[in-house]
Amino acid sequence: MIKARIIKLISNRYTVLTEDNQTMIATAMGKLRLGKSPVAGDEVSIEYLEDRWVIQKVLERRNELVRPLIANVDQAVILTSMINPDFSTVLLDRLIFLISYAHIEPVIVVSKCDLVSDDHPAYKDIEEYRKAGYKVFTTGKGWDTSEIESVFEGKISVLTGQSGAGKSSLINRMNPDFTLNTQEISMALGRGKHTTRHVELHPVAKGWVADTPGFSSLDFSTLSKDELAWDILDFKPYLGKCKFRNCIHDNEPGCAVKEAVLRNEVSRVRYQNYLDVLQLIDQGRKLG
Ligand SMILES: Nc1nc2c(ncn2[C@@H]2O[C@H](COP(=O)(O)OP(=O)(O)OP(=O)(O)O)[C@@H](O)[C@H]2O)c(=O)[nH]1
Ligand SMILES: [Mg+2]
Ligand SMILES: [Zn+2]
Repeated sequence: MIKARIIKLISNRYTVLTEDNQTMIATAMGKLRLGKSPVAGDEVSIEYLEDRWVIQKVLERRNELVRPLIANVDQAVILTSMINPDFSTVLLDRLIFLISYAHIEPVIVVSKCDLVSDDHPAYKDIEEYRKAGYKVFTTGKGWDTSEIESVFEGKISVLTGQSGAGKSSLINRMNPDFTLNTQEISMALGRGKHTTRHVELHPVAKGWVADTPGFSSLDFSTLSKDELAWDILDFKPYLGKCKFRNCIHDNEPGCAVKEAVLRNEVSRVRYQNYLDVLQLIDQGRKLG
């Protein structure tokens, strides 16, 4: 048996990279697919059986994201564009919450800055993210990518964000050898939106970067309202200081988070987006 990492998955065809950097195609044993299906990023044991490589075992995961479906990532880079589609703190915060909840560090990259003026209102929001301690980078067509490349070095990263935000374009810009399909191409071929269709890890900027398909909706139904706040960076300095130990920072009296919002120490926008997600969690429960 040899150890390998899944770098690409299309139906039951897994591309894996072995410890000595060889790429092989493997299939999953039927018994595996019934339980925990192997996903991109998984560390697996593979074995040569009869005439093919077979995944025998999925090693324990360090973390896993559901959307995109990927395991064992060091960080999630959220790509969000200034325009086309428009910058939205609602969407960005929802992604930050989901990623943080999975115990993965979010890094924000704002794309298409070449298409807006320097006084675009989104720059104010960007400053608030920085103030709260998030890593935020800005980029645009033709911009130097060396600063962003350093973020990816030596790590397994997942690139996530709305369809059309520019995920595949950013990978192409960082690695000129790549020609991942981007929306110009799929529009020309009449394929419309959602250009990237599967999760794949690419060797980029001395690290591994998963290009993923953009999404149109997010699912909060599996989150716990009691646990959500603990992983939100903005709230961390105030957690454990509320009057009630099980405070979810909604309507409880003596809530340290809410008081920090009133003192403008925590972004009102982030707090409102948090309250909205609490409601989404409730709605998911009711629907489920
Ligand atoms: N001007 C400008 N255009 C960009 C930038 N990044 C991406 N684009 C354009 O935006 C469109 C969408 O880019 P893609 O890279 O296909 O977006 P994606 O996030 O990979 O989309 P999906 O694969 O559908 O999720 C393409 O037409 C790109 O050329 C940028 O920084 N500046
Ligand atoms: Mg893409
Ligand atoms: Zn509280």
